[in-house]
Amino acid sequence: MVMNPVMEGKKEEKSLESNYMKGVRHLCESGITKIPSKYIFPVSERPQVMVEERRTSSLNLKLPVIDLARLHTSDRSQVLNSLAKACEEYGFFQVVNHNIPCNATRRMTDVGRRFFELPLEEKAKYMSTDIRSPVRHGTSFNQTTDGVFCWRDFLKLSCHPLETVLPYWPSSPMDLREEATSYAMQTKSLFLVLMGAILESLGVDTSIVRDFDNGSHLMVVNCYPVCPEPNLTLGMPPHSDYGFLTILLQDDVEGLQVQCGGEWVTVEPVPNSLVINIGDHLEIFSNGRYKSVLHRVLVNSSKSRISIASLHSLPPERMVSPSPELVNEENPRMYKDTNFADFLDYMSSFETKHKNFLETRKLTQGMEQAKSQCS
Ligand SMILES: O=C(O)CCC(=O)C(=O)O
Repeated sequence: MVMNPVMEGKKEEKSLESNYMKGVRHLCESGITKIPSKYIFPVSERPQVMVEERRTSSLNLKLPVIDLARLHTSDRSQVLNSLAKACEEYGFFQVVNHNIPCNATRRMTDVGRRFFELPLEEKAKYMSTDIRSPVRHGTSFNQTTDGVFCWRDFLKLSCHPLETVLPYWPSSPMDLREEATSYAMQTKSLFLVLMGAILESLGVDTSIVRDFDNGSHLMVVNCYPVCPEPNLTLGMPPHSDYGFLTILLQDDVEGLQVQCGGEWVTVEPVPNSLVINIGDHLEIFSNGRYKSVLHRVLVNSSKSRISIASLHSLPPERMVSPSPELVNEENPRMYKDTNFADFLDYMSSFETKHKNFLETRKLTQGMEQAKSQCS
């Protein structure tokens, strides 16, 4: 059969598309010096090239640092106040003395990095576009719906219940299951400590902490390869996280930016710290008092970057609603009830400009409508 130029063009486009699905690392291995148009963001969404006078440290954000060791001292109420302030003003903070040993975080980052270095055929065993799969290797933000791809590959591991999901996790590198199991257990314990403190800082009944024992827990290992044209693309587009809290472990390479006072500010990695951010569910639960903030990731032309995000929430079938203790005449209910299934439907149904699920949960017309929408 002789193909006409249109058919040939379509065939070539299809083959390029299927190549992009193999991930950014694979693309880089071919030795590219320019990024393909599939990864070029519209001008308004690209990382801003800073003009000289604004290239100052003021655009680097020193997030509030919370020393968790002080939670167990007579300083507890002071620490809770700092925590409340950080959650209200930034939606982000860093923790030190978090009880996860630095060799555990180093080993987790290292094994994550080695996963992405495996040959494509090995990694391909875990490629799936099913967002409900217990293990998923993929690329971009949501590769089935993204028009423009971002410069990221990922490995997503469901972590609950551990004994059920473990057999699905990659068997290579050989130490991945062991390191990821140990890191998952440590972040879960940290999450429970943080939630206890956060509920106390909100002044609400803390018994809900027990419900988090069986909560959803997803570990996302992000790999951002060196990018030949970092000003044209993003490692991750602006988005908020869906759960109660995300615990983020980043290596020593900058990249995370948080929206703060209308600006994108870079979070400076602090050695041995973890970055914590409020997710949509906690904003809803706190009836808007604690903020789930948009963040994005920049890539760079000299260093690849690894980060590991642990997203924690209530069990997937549980409804999340504003705590009745935080809803009153002065603070009317601001959000519809939501659950994990709503989030998955949202993620798979359409391409979201700003990846902001929370916007779809906001109530705009007062309590009466809230009552009818939530019943
Ligand atoms: O890599 C980072 O610093 C952030 C990752 C992130 O935002 C995510 O996994 O949702």
